Amino acid sequence: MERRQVELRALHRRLLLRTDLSVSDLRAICLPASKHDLPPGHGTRRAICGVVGAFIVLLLAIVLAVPNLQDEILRSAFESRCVVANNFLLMEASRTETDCESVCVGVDAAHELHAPTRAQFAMLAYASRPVVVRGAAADWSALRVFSPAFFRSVYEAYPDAYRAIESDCQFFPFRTEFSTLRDALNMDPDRVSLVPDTKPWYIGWSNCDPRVAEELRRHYQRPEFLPEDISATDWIFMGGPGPGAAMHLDYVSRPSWQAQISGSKTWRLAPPPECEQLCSSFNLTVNKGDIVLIDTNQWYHDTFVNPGELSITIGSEYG
Ligand SMILES: O=C(O)CCC(=O)C(=O)O
Ligand SMILES: [Fe+2]
Repeated sequence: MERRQVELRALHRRLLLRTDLSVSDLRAICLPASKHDLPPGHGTRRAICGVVGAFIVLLLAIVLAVPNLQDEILRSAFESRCVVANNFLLMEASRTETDCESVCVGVDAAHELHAPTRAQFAMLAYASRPVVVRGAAADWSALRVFSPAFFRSVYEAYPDAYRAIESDCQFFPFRTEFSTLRDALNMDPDRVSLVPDTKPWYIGWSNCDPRVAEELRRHYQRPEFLPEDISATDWIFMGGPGPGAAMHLDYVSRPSWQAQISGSKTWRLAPPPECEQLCSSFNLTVNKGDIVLIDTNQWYHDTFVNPGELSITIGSEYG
């Protein structure tokens, strides 16, 4: 990858990983100006919106002026998953409005399935209603084998796979100080094991290395009920009890499945702003051995690891 591309990707990541603004902050800043009852402090908010607006116009001017920059930014944005809340402005400015009726009206819980056939699942696969298939991964050897030490041993066997994450895949430090997966997987063993009084941690990354993918796939099978085509890029999220990913919408081309390999995690799912009046938010708890399927391009989502075991998940896009 050329140096300029690497620099652009690093810039994009820095923007994505800023966590000082949340979706609700951004909403509170920008939305009330269009409502009848303007809250106190609305002058300041308008000023902030003005500054943010001017910043966006300046950025757009730069993007239009520099050859190839648009393609590069779009490519980088489209490959981005699990962006934190601050990508909100970019995402909200560029995504197509959700058709609330077909995505979320009347949906106030995930659809629960047990051992569906591919034909049964096909009816729900693209309907955008979150689905959980209880126990679908219960007999995978991953449930016994996957652990921070296992991931570290696989990556140590192929050290250039770490570099592949930095250049072609993504690492999300979430609530940690690490800047690379290598650093995260080499954290203090007490902290890894969630010894009381050590710092909480939660990380996520995608794997682009085919040799690592092969090692991982020795321990899980493509869920039978899914359409044939699942992405070759696995996503792993791992960490102890407490907050996981912040509320965000992804910018990926397909829906995702995610298997809960260990621990238990609660997803908070919220409709996009244009559907807020018509649709509800709800929680979905996924336990060890369950597989959750969510259209993360349509549902805002954040995650919380429930008290108890370390949470480990693996998944990818499908269809
Ligand atoms: O598992 C998590 O904590 C977040 C996952 C996520 O945001 C996603 O799969 O899009
Ligand atoms: Fe996400």
